Amino acid sequence: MLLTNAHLTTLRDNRDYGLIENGAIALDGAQIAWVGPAGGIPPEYQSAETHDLGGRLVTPALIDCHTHIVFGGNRAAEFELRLNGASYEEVARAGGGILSTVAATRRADETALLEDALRRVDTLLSEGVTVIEVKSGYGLDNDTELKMLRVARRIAQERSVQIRTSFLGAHAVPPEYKKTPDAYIDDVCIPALHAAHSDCLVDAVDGFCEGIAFDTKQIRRVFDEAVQLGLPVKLHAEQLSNIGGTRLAAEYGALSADHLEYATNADAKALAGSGTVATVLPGAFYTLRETQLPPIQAFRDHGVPIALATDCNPGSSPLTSPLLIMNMACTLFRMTPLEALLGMTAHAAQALGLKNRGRIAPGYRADLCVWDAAHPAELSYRMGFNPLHTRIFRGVL
Ligand code: DI6
Ligand code: FE
Repeated sequence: MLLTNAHLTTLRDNRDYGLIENGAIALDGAQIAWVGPAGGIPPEYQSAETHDLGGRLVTPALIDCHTHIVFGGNRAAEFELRLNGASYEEVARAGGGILSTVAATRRADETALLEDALRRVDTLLSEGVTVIEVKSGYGLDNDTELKMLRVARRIAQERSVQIRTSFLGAHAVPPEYKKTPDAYIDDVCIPALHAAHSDCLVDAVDGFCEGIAFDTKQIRRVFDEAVQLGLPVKLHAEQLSNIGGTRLAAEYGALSADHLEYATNADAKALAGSGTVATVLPGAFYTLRETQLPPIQAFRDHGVPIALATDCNPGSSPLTSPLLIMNMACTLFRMTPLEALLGMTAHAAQALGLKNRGRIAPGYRADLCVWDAAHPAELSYRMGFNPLHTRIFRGVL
């Protein structure tokens, strides 16, 4: 198949958009075979089935590399509590917050969880997402953690999207282990990780390293199991305070360290040394009315790739718009529109350990977005407007 009359944003390298004004893409099944100016189409592709894209903007498809999109219930009541003066930490310590979603997720059956999740997934797809990372972590018991991960896998059977799962057993201490978090790690979290892994439900292992969750010693025990199983790790680090999660993630060569508002220049340097992506999540920053900005300039100075994601979850980021996230990254974090687009494409792929996604180049997946837009900066610039014309997943329009 040949796509012609396209204004290409190839993101060939990280320096610029890699624009090709009157461009063409030759697809070989699910892969990109050739990319270049219309004048240079090699003879072997000239007779292929051709789609004229009418001069529209084409970018790599978007990748949402950090979501908690499978969960029961919602937290509108907590939202209202916070607006009446309670802080996120107070709500969490009072047994609300993550734990209220845990209760709702334990109660929900697989079909209900899937139906709920698909409505959110569909919103992501409507804005051009082709890969979604989905975390467990609202079960905090063996059965519910596995249930969440099975639902995550089923999303890929129900929709044309690729799903990557992360086991997040170390997300919060469940009420039944309130006084014995170490026993939770040993008796529930680690055995559930092994059970989920043997059911092929786990692509990576995540944790929440925070005062209201787990310390570096506890996360280290979970990461050691991941290493034994040959699974990559990632970590929620330095979201509300700095307790050393970023350096721990770097030590384990994590795919990504996520949130990072309280990360320091030294943390950025550690990420650079381990090749770990810094994933920033402006939806949670916005919702929690955080004022501590992630050290974007330090990431730039040390050459740390920056990814963006919705962090779609019922508490700190009830948000399903990657385009709004790109806008927030620019307006709140002063990232450039180029950095925002790289963050939702090539760097998001890197944060998931996925090769050959997030750029338009030969050998890359034919996951593409066709937009009713003239320039890629338009994607970050608008709010509440969706210019997607066509989503292409694995070469299928
Ligand atoms: N950090 C977050 O922002 C989400 N999880 C985490 O570790 C919040 C999850 C929630 O509030 O339900
Ligand atoms: Fe998260």
